[in-house]
Formats: sequence, C-alpha cells, structure tokens
Amino acid sequence: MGFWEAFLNWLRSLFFKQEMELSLIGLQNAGKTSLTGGFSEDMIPTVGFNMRKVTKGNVTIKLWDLGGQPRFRSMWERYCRAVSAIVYVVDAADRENMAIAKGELHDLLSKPSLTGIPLLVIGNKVDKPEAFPKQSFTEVMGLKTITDREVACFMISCKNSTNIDSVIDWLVKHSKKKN
Ligand SMILES: Nc1nc2c(ncn2[C@@H]2O[C@H](COP(=O)(O)OP(=O)(O)OP(=O)(O)O)[C@@H](O)[C@H]2O)c(=O)[nH]1
Ligand SMILES: [Mg+2]
Repeated sequence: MGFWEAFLNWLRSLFFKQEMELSLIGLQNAGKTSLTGGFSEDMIPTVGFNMRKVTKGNVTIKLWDLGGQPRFRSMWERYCRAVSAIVYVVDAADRENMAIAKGELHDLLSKPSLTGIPLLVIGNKVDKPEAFPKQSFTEVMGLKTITDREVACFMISCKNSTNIDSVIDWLVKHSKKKN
C-alpha cells in the first residue's frame, strides 16, 4: 500500500468510525442467538447473556444477547439503558405466545429509563407456513400504538437468511459517529 492510500485510509477511519451498543431481547426460542451467532437446528438456550463484538466496515457493534426465559426477563431493562437501539425478536410462527411477546415488549417500553430509544422489532421464522404476515404481525404486536420513539419492523428467517440485510442496514444507520 502506498503512502497516500494508507494516509487516506487512516483519515477515513478517523472520520467515519462508528460504533454502537445494542440489546437483543425477546422470549425464549425466538431466535436471538441464531440471528447473531449463526443458525442451527439445535440451539442451546441462553443462560443470562452472551456479549459479542461484531465489526462491519467502519461500524463496530457491541451486542448483548439476552436470555428470554421468564427468569431472565427482569434483567432486560438494565441491559437496554445505554444502547443505541433495542432489538426485539419474536417467533412470528408461535401464535400461542404472541400475546406474551407483546405484553413483555410493552412492559419494557414503559420503563422511564428507556424512553426514546429506537426500537427494531423482528418477526423471525417466516420460513414456517404458519408465520404471521407483516401486517397482522404489526397488529398483534401493537406496534402502531408505540408513538414515543422510532419503530421499525422487519420479517426475517435466520434459517434461510431472508431479509437479514435490511436488519444490518437499519442497524448501521442507527449507529453513532465516533470522533
Ligand atoms: N424454522 C426456523 N427456526 C428457527 C429460525 N431461527 C431460529 N430457529 C430455531 O429456534 C430455536 C431457538 O433459537 P435460539 O436462537 O436459541 O433462540 P433464543 O431467542 O436465543 O432463545 P433463548 O436464548 O432461550 O432466549 C432453535 O431451535 C433454532 O433452530 C428460523 O428463522 N426458522
Ligand atoms: Mg439465546
């Protein structure tokens, strides 16, 4: 690499380095660990949390992947306080537990410490025939009633890698410039 190329790369890294911290939450079995750690048929439920650092181009993301079982839900708020965005993952094919997923989300958003933090809601497992389509998913999750922050919603499949790019793009847009 020549001097100017190296110098320009260094300048770019100074001005365009971005970093963000985000939390992945949602009920157990939603697919949080599959989304960021890679899909497999038999996943081990997360006990407590996993922390991961992922770098894509100039963006470094520090991820808290939290356990979704009832005993871990009380710690969600603590891990959401300092983040640039909250990512809420839902099994869009698990119609039985949709009301619980909605209730837990709205409970969390009612915490004053989390006011205004952008929210990305992900309906996962669209490869399953029983998965809700986006419009019904938005309705059953009550996403239209959330008006105190920016809300985005994507339907994805970790299994088939469907729409993962939209998730990455949204996250990159919501990272903060670091100088
Ligand atoms: N069909 C299908 N199954 C998926 C998909 N994503 C994840 N799964 C399955 O869902 C199960 C749970 O995945 P995990 O990623 O461990 O779920 P989690 O949200 O991390 O669960 P906890 O750690 O217990 O909170 C696993 O059996 C995965 O194989 C998907 O897109 N489609
Ligand atoms: Mg997990």
